[in-house]
Amino acid sequence: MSVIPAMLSACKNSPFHEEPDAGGQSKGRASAALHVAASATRYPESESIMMAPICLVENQKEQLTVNSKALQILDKISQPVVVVAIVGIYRTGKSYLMNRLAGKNHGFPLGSTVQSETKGIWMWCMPHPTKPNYTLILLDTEGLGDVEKGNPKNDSWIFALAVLLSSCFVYNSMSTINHQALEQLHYVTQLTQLIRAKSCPRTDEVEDSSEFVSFFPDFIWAVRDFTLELKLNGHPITEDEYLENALKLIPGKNPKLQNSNMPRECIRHFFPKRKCFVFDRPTNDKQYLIHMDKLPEENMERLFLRQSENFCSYIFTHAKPKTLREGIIVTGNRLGTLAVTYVDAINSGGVPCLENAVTTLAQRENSAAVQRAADHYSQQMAQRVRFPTDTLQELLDVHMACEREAIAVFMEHSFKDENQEFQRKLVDTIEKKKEDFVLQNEEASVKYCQAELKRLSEHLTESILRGIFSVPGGHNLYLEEKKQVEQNYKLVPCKGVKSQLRNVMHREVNKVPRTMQPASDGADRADLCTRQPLEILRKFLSCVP
Ligand SMILES: Nc1nc2c(ncn2[C@@H]2O[C@H](COP(=O)(O)OP(=O)(O)OP(=O)(O)O)[C@@H](O)[C@H]2O)c(=O)[nH]1
Ligand SMILES: [Mg+2]
Repeated sequence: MSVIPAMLSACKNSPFHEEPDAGGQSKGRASAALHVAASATRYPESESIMMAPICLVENQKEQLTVNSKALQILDKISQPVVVVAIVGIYRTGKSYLMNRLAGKNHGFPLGSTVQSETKGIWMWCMPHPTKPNYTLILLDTEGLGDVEKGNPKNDSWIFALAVLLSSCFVYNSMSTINHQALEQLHYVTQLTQLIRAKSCPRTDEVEDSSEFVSFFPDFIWAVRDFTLELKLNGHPITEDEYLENALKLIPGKNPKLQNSNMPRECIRHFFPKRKCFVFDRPTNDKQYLIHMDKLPEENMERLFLRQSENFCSYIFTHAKPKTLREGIIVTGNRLGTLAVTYVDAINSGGVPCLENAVTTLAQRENSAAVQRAADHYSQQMAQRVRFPTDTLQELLDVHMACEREAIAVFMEHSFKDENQEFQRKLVDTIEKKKEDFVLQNEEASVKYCQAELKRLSEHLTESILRGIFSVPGGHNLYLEEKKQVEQNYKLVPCKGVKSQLRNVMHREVNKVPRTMQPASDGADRADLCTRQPLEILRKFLSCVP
């Protein structure tokens, strides 16, 4: 049924599994998309396909917003992504071609009327058919030049977003690459106004643009319903030569000529890596042509089948993973952040800027890396420290080991942490956590010592309560028993950092047992003692450092 051997297995539990939006156009078609023979050996279950495309950038009343459901899907994709976007004039078979890339007849909804079908930018994520550990993301965009549209600037943004988000940019047009087709591609001439490389370019637009070109997608021109012979001056030419010939600048100063030279120049400047694919009419049956999603492959023109097979296999082999400057690899979750950053810039009346996007990515990921590393530190400390430790040094040794590990975790997950801003944040966070552990350690020691002291002085307490010391000579008895308690206390192991009972005891002892000390007149103060046993007991038990 499909050009591409059925390659993807469906899995309900997959991170890509997503039912279409309630109001989405693809409901009802999702089940059809399921019918693919699985080659489960090639793709582990966890990396199975999204059941159907989902809208990534909504375009309602010409206001762009990023769909949070699509972001959730992207968020779960930590693999690098190859992003293929298709752009072109409306009603030219873009969605159909994207479905062929997905190996399906259904998926991105097609329209059979004159009204444009796709709105905004739709995405479909699937395991890459030839690159293990990569995710292939197809972006189908709203057709350009829809007469029903009020603001042509909206088209320019769709075009710019497709350029910014993709690593392989397919421009789709009908029939031939002629003047008209080139003029329709005028959006390319606006790219210097629509995209910026630096947040504050010191240079002019042209120099700024030469910087972002190195991170631009590769360019493919797909010419549909191409019925001409590929020949030039009587010699057969390749599709690529056909494109290059069409992009040759036409000499002359005529303003009209200059005008059509502009897109030529821009395509050559912005997209140094170019490719062209021509496609025959898929069928000559008009009825089928307007319902291509219902046309069985056996009824399609063989040439068309071969051409689309070539196109798909070129993309699967040559479309590169999406990267940003300095070789930053774009993963699914990074692509989501990029989409939000660019759409935010557009909505705030600005221009999407590559440098700002990288800064946003770095901030988002470095904050997450700080959190992850700090969590690692806390978990490891909690696991490795038995409170109370014998000495403070013992605690600090574990702290240092855990801190080292946390910094390694941070290093692994951070990127472009300029001036080590986030690493310093991590060290501060860990320092606070360490102080907390030191306090906990002290508290544990105090608690343990208190408990031990209470246990050891049970007899002494009892004696005070029963008035054993409230007799003549009781004070000496009391001192003896207290001394015994102190000695036993010394023998208790693992008391921790707050085991120094002696000093505090002495201070308290000097106060507390005064009632039992011999009075200056020689009389015993047993009476006082009897009246205040509980007070004495309380003070004694509070004699803990
Ligand atoms: N002549 C022709 N028609 C095609 C081809 N592929 C698809 N179609 C038909 O063209 C119509 C539009 O197809 P879509 O894939 O929805 O076109 P689109 O460019 O995505 O349209 P918009 O989303 O509205 O911009 C449908 O009726 C398809 O059956 C093709 O290669 N040649
Ligand atoms: Mg479409």
